[in-house]
Formats: sequence, C-alpha cells, structure tokens
Amino acid sequence: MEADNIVKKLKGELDEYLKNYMQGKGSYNRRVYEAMQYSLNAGGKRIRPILFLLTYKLYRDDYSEVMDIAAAIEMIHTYSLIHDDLPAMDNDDLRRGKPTNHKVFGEAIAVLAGDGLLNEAMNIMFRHCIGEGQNSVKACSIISESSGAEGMVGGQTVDILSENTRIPIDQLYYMHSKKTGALIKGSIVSAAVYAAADEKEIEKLEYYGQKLGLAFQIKDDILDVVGDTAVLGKKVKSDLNNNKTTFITAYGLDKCREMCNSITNECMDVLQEIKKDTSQLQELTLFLLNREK
Ligand code: GRG
Repeated sequence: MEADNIVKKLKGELDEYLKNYMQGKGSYNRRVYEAMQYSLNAGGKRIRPILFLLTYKLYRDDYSEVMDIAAAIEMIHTYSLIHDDLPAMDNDDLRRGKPTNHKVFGEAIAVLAGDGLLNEAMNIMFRHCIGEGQNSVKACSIISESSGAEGMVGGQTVDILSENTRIPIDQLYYMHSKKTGALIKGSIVSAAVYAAADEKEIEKLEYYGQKLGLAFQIKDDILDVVGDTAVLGKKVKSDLNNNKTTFITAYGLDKCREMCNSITNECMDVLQEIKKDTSQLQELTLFLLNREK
C-alpha cells in the first residue's frame, strides 16, 4: 500500500514535470511543441521513468536530482509510440485513449514531434551531465544506446521486416528484447550505475530488467488479444491484423499467461536477493503482471 502511494507520487511528479517542460517554448516552430506536448501529456503509465526513479531510490534518497533524466526516458518512449503509430509503421488511429499524433497534426509534424522528443531527451541528458561525474555520463549513455539501432530501433526494424511472415522463435525473442525490453532494462540499469550500485547488484538488476521487459511484452500480447479498447486506449487485435508473429501465435494464450506468471516470479526472486528495500519495485512488478492496460 505504501509502495503503491510512492508509485502514484512519482507518477504525479513526472506528469507535472513533463507538463511544465514544454510550456511557453517555441515561436514560429510552436506547432512542433504542441504536437510533442499532445502525446507527452496524453496519459501514459510512466513505467520506464518510474522504474528508473525506484531503482535510483534503492541507493540514494534524493531522487529529485535525477527527475530530468527520468523525464528524458519518457520523452524517448513517447517518440517511439508516435513513430510506431505512423501509417508507414503500424498505422494506428488511437493511442493512450486519444487520436494518434499524426491524426491530429498530420504525418509530417508527427514525424518531427517524434524527432523533437528524441532530441530533447538528448539535450536534457547532456545538460544534466555537464559538471557531474562519470557515472552520470555512463548512465545517459546506457539510455541512449538502449534506444538506438542495437536497442529499440533495432527491435522495431525486425518487427517491421517481420510483418506478414512467421518468424523463428529466437528472432521473436531478439525482436522483443530490443523493441520493448531494451529501454525497460536500460531505465533500471542506468539508474543503478548512476547511483554507484556495486557490480553484483547491477548484474542482478540487469537480469531483473531483462525478465521484466519480457513479461511486459508477453502481457502486452495477451492484452492485444483479450483486452478492451476502451480500457487500453488503443486498438486491440492490432498484431493479428498486421499478421505478426507474437508470443500468442507462438505459444497460445494459456501458455503465455503461465509464462507471464513464472517470469514475474523470477523477477520477484531476484529482487529479493538484492540487499536493499526492493518492496516498491516488487509492487510495481506485480502491478505490471495484473494490469489491464
Ligand atoms: C518507432 C523506433 C520506434 C520504436 C517503436 C515501443 C515501440 C517501438 C513500439 C510500440 C509497439 C508496442 C505496442 C510495443 C509493445 C510494448 C509497449 C512498448 C507498449 C506501450 O508501452 P506502455 O504500455 O505505454 O508503457 P504507455 O502509453 O502507458 O506509456
């Protein structure tokens, strides 16, 4: 219960930070900020920055000193959703319960809004690192790499190339470990590195991040089949309609539910091995397993 309140508090603080961040920015270019704000403030769960802040909080009390990096992570995630929804990619009309960015602002501005968010995230991280020590640079480099061609962009590339084909299981795991998993794992590991956790604990958190990313994706595939558009805020059966190989097409719904449970248990086990109070991360892990959106 207490942990739940902390997660809510962090989400509230992130929402506030992100809402204020773009306020009053721009002149002739104001439209791109409007498009960036539109998606940024459309009601995301803020899972990745919350994971970053909770991990940082295992080792350091004052998480407000890294709130800007947490916001940068959410900007990267939001950019990826805007681009993923474009007609050239998944061609979706609904995201976070609202018309997708290109439906409101047009394709050209939506592309630019995504680019703008990614660049703004990098600006924030560079500014943060000026005058800080090596750990801040290492942490921001982990976040940047997890978003790039060896991370999220790489996974999305495989996803796009896999439409209308049945891909082998190892390629499915590769795709998701990069597309969804990399930024989730990166959010956790970067925070531990920044907070100077010891090597053994960073390894455990890396394992936790990897497993959590996998459970998150399997759950996402389950929700795509059994979820409710009104609750999810996005179209369901999108994978089926785009003729994609998913964990559901590979293993079936029941097995996926079983896998989601057992991988979540692995997450809980490794969190319990860490000699810090991981109760807030444990709560969040269970919340992700049981989420309906
Ligand atoms: C365009 C480079 C590029 C990458 C896109 C994230 C992504 C890669 C695509 C989204 C497609 C998708 C539905 C992936 C499944 C997992 C996922 C990332 C779900 C959305 O994240 P949530 O549930 O969303 O955290 P909110 O809206 O709560 O932030």
